[in-house]
Amino acid sequence: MNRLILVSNRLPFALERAGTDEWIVTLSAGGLVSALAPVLRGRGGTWIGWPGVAGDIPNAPFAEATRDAGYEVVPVALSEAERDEFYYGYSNEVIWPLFHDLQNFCHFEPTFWETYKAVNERYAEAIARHCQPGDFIWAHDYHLMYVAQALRERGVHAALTFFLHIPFPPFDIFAKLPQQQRLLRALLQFDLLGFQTRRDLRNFLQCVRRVLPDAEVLPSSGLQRIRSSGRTIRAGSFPIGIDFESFEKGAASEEVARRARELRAAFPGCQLMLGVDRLDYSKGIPERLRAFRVALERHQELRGRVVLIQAVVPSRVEIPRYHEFKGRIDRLVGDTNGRFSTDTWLPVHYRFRSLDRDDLLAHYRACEIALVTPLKDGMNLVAKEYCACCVEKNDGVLILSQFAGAAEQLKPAVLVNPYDVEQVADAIFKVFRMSDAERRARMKRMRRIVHHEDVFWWVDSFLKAGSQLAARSAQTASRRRVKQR
Ligand code: ADQ
Repeated sequence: MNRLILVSNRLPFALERAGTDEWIVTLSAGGLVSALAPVLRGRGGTWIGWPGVAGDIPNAPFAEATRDAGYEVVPVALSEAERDEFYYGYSNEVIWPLFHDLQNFCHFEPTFWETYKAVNERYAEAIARHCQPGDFIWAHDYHLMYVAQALRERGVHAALTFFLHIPFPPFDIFAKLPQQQRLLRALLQFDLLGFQTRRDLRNFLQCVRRVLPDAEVLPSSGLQRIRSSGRTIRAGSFPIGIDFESFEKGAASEEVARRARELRAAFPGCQLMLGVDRLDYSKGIPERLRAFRVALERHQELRGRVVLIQAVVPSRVEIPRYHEFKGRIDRLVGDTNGRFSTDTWLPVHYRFRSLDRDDLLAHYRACEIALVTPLKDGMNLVAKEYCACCVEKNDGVLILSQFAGAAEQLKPAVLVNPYDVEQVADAIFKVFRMSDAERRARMKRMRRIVHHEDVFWWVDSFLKAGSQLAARSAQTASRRRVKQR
């Protein structure tokens, strides 16, 4: 078994200053960490990433984190300027909006690209310092698309693999990117590229065909193959899952059941509809609020009988667009409540904060309807978490954007176009009146899929696809060593 080197923009450990010379490191739990940590411990390995604080980074807390985690934790330092141009700039003001089909939100500033490359080189140096021949190197997400190129330039021949958590756009949109050729060439320095959905994979292959005439997409079933500069690169779709059993078990716990009862008791006679998102324009929150407003205008039966609980976690508020976006949400909530509320009923309950885990699970468990309507999303884990937490009568109903990656797997959801506020409004009315039998039949099928294709299945499928490459590269490395001797 090959050792695993994981590389992501953020480490799953956050560093915080506790005093002038004191630092604490806390593990941020999440599906990805719980799925990958056992693999890292089992095979031996390293997790490389930025700990979330700009400037110099002390080493001692990470030596401690390494002891506690059971695998090596390696921080990468970023200056404030690098954080601004690499993370906020190229990653989140160029790639993020463009890859979510929102090219008008892009800020194509040339210096962002230079810093993006320089920071990817910094990550590559850290990888090169810590990897050994035969290691399985797995880089994650849109922040690190240049890292394989930087590693090859440093003479690293190991098998390099990559997973993109966000969508890959169609050619007509990708073509707007000033660095389209350079970025695709850099991606083709990986040996295996993983995407969330078949649509993303198709888009990527279409871009390769159109942008790089010298690369050849070979006809293949299963993993796709691309020939470029004498190498064969594989690409496939690997839809990410959640830790289903931990969500299900958590939702069934006494504490969550109690909180869910309390939540329901606060809205007697109402069906509860839930939206849970990071603050992000790709999540379709204003469109959802407008759709709810249209539903209340069109379908009087909903008034006093449905409540929308919208939880939004603050995110990237340093970027002006995100700040303005929050203002839009605030105004829409105010407007809807101003127009429709009565002495005994408020249509929208808005929480602008992160919910703690039990609270989140209680919301999932208590709400009869989940409204997950991103304009575009790599996967959208909220949709899957909601299904896993429908533990009571299995009769929760999911309204899901056709542009969320999850829609490829969760076909029994009520699929909608999030831009079409009238269609979403009618879907709200339809599910409000949907029979329990139909709700249960749909939810049962979705729970089966989310359970079977969970995060452990995802890690396994990706590692299996990559393991042959790693074995091949280990053989080549040992041949290279023999030759050098
Ligand atoms: P995100 O854009 O962060 O992830 P998503 O998949 O929905 O999107 O995950 C959000 C996570 O935050 C969920 O686990 C959810 O429980 C949590 N969350 C959201 N709102 C919360 C709140 N108010 N309180 C507490 N927790 C909250 C990126 C891509 C996605 C892709 C994932 C994983 O953009 O498309 O699904 O990575 O690959």
